[in-house]
Amino acid sequence: MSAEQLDGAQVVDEARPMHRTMGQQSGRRSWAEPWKIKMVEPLRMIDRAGRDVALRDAGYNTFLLRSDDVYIDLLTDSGTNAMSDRQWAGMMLGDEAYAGSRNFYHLEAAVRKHYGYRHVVPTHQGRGAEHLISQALIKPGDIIPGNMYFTTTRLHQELAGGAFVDVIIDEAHDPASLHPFKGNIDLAKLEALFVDGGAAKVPYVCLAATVNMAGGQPVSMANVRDVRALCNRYGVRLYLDVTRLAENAWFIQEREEGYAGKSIAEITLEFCSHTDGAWVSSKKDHLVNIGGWLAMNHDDLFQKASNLVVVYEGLHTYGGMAGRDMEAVAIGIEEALDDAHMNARIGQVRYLGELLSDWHLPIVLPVGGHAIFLDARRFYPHVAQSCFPAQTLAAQLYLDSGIRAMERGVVSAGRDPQTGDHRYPKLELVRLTIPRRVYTQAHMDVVAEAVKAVYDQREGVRGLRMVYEPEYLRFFQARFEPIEG
Ligand code: P71
Repeated sequence: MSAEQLDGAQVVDEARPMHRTMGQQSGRRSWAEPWKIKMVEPLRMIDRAGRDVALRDAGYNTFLLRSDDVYIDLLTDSGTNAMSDRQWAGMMLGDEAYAGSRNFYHLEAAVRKHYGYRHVVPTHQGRGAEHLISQALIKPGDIIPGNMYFTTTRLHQELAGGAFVDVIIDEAHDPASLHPFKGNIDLAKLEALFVDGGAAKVPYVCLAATVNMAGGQPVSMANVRDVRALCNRYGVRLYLDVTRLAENAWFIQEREEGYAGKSIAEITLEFCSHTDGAWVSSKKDHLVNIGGWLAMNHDDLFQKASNLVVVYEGLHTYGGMAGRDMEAVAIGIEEALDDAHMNARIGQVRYLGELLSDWHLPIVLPVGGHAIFLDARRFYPHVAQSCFPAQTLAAQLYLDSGIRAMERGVVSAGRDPQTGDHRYPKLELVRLTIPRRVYTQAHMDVVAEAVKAVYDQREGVRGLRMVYEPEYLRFFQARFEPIEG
């Protein structure tokens, strides 16, 4: 660079492409996060040799890595969110009384106001609530229809003696289908389970919005309305997993006729009004590190659940949470339903997705609410599903860049409890999950380049062999070894 340039003279280099802002790249004005950063946590990247050792020690399972060995952590958006100054201030107002903590009443009021249910039972996190509703309502031999399985949800249903039946629309199983509401329930599949007395075996329909395993895909308002009407005709209850409902509401606002002028909070409340109750892992939408609850309108479920909670979680006014945690959830509910927050949240996920799809890297489309899902089958068409392509891809991504992702394929699907065989799901995915309010756009650029580098090195990659398999939720603790050439 010449002295003249350093003096600040305008230099236009014809050979160099003009830099463009994120908004300009898409022909629109840029958005920005509705917050500034007050406290930071250093990140560290260990070198390639260190990552090799760390991955081997972890049995090629990203759940078994030490977080200190991870550079950008996209394992999950669960409990990994940054709380606001208001939430931290609320933590200082924790009332740690064993019974009747004031923070419980704040939480109860927030749930009633924003989700509309009458009763609230707190739990330590989502699976605590899943345990309560499953034990309270499911009898051996029952069938629980739902819009795609979720690992912990289905396991609790099975442990209570029930069987989960997938009634999501077929498009959800196709990573390339551009259906705007891939989370929808197929009404014909659902009704087929209800007819000829079948409804008597269905304690409730289990609806999730958005659908995690399908790629964070939304359910339309029209669909929940239709499902409700069908359930009413057969006298079946409808319970909702509201873990990522705020994100679902954003997609309804964007895509469904008549909702562009409604707020995320209004859409959320209307969605819940079609259901009898809900459970939640507050560790996602609600911007906290721990917490959950079960809420309902029917008194009979409330009575059962508030009795069971004292056995498994804690008293019915804390359910396994500290008072301060309940306060953070109560405040987090309000922040989660703020339109500016949700625009930035989904905007960041979409930014990463648009980079990858512009580069023709195989991801699930449309991009969902909480994560980008890489299609491992199209990364490694030469690796059989029995050799765990998605597990392999997550391992390769860590090796290349220190980025931690999560397998969502055959390892997550587990074994059929009847036959004992692997369940081979149609979707063999790796999830790059974006925590809320934690990483910047520059981190997203680094991630995109890492995914491209792994794609460019895809040939010659072989799969893995499972060498240890625990009985429950095997993906958390299973260990693998590389298949050698
Ligand atoms: C996620 C998680 C956490 C997780 C759970 C199991 C395997 C791997 C990671 C948790 C959810 C969820 C939905 C829709 C209930 C739970 C359980 N998701 N419903 O995506 O996504 O909540 O973790 O608080 O117990 O990483 P819990």
